[in-house]
Amino acid sequence: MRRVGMQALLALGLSAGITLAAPSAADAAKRHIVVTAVEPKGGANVEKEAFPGALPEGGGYVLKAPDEKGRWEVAVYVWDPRQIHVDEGDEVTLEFIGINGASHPTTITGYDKTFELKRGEVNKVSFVADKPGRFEIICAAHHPTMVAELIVAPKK
Ligand SMILES: [Cu+2]
Repeated sequence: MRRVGMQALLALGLSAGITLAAPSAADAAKRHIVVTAVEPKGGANVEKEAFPGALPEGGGYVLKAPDEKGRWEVAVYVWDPRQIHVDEGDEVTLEFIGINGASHPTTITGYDKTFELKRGEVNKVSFVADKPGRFEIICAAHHPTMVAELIVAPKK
């Protein structure tokens, strides 16, 4: 009697485990993706590497001319990651964090989301990815480098 009870419990546990491991295709996935506003930088001294002169137009590019010691610097403002892949129907939360740059006036095209991300702050943006396609996460201050792609794959 006691042994049968143990087997029943074991079977129950196994079936519960299988159910959790293989959710049905109809279940929407909850996605939480951290997106940072960052500014990768580089630099050199003119004695080793000549100052390159100019970068294309736009607030996303930063090029600092050589200082009194001959050091010059280059940087771009970007989102990290620069491509975000989700599936149609996913419940998406994008957690934006401002690391570099004082302010990022941001728009997510196609999903009508607009906000200002400030350094040291977190902006959580939640939505159901109900429109498949390719959308842009644009910072108006740091064009054209600070644009990420939101890719919503259609349901199969
Ligand atoms: Cu920006």
